[in-house]
Amino acid sequence: MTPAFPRDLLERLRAARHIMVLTGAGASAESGIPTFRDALTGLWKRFDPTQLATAKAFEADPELVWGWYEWRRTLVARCAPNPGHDAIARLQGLAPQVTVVTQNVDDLHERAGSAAVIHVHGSIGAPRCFDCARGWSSRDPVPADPARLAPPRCADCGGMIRPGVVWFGESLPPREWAAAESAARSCDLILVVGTSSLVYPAADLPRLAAASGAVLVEVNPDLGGLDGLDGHFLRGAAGEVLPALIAAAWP
Ligand code: BJW
Ligand code: ZN
Repeated sequence: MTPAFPRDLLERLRAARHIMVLTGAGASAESGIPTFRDALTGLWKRFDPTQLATAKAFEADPELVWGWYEWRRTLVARCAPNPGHDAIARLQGLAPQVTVVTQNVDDLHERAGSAAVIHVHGSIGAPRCFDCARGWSSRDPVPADPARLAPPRCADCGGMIRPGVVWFGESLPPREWAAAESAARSCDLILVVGTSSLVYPAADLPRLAAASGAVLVEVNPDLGGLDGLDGHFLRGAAGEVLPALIAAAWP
């Protein structure tokens, strides 16, 4: 059965000139990629995040950190976009301007057909040298389970190759962050999908958009971190809610 959406929400969607979509790990959950903070299946169930997602952790135990990311890179390669990614990609043909900003390091938005996706936390598919930042690519097979694995070495300087992601304590890529902030200030509707809104500065984007006058719409089966803001809170899985929402707004 198609869920009923408030008429006001459907009208605001249809009238929006610029829709910003901000996604987090929940957007890829139905593709089989675990979220970070889910207590049962989350990526960090077996590890303390501060052990893995910092430059300090990589320097202290490169094999643990590189092995974990290589395992995740294989997982991403085996997964496919879900109906939530497809619905977000369809939006680009429905509204005059759509900006997709993701905290996810996978490429499932691109594979679903979204254009010019802004990755504020980097990409798991773009490793680079820890010392000189030279890009690195590999087609090597990787382990099926998280396993210790020595990071390869940079052909230029001999430095260790690191995942191309943004770790805690690191700055977000300046061009991507500027584009995300600018979209938040200029959009007239922001769709926040599958994020716990616990990690900054990305978690500020919905507030920035709302303070700039945008309508806020959240899609999350649980409480996201957007309490206190006015908006439409659609409690459900992205892969179910988003296709239904778009079908209702553009029948
Ligand atoms: C579904 C679903 C379904 C499930 N459908 N939904 C201000 C205040 C306090 C602290 C700070 C602050 N500003 C900066 C900080 C420090 C820090 C920070 O935020 N710490 C907090 C933990 C408090 N931030 C940083 O360090 C950032 N850098 C920075 O600020 O630079 C300036 C600086 C420089 C030098 C010194 C100090 C500052 C960098 C943050 C980088 C985050 N990196 C990670 C790892 C990326 C690599 C990797 O993938 O391993 O990014 S952490 C991890 O969290 C990852 C994610 O992108 C990010 C957000 O997680 P997300 O996507 O929200 O996932 P979950 O699991 O938390 O939530 C999933 C949601 O989905 C849930 O709500 C579910 O209910 C929902 N869901 N199924 C829809 N089917
Ligand atoms: Zn190098």
